[in-house]
Amino acid sequence: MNRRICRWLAGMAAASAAALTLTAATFGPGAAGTTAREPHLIRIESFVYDPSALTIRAGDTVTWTNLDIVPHTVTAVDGSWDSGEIGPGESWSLIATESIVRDYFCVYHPGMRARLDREHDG
Ligand SMILES: [Cu+2]
Repeated sequence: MNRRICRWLAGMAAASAAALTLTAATFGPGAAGTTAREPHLIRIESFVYDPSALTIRAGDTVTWTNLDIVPHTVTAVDGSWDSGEIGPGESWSLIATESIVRDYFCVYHPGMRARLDREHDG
């Protein structure tokens, strides 16, 4: 009996997670009143971060994927966070904090620059 209840609870948790994902997908980033944390994807391609400016909220996950044939990095201008080397085809993720520094660049190609803008929770 206990085992059965355990399974039921696990099922409920999975259903809740699915509902949360669906909510995020339905309302999209920045919708008023949403508290779901948004995943963001940034492509690194042809020595450019795309998008080069992205609005995020604390708790959001940002993932960079390197589509070039050379390595890049995603490094805060003040060095407070740094991906290290992201090889061709690799990805790196960051969970945004309240104090995230918005400008970042690639240490191998300092001309590559982009920024994260913080949206303030209302
Ligand atoms: Cu680079």
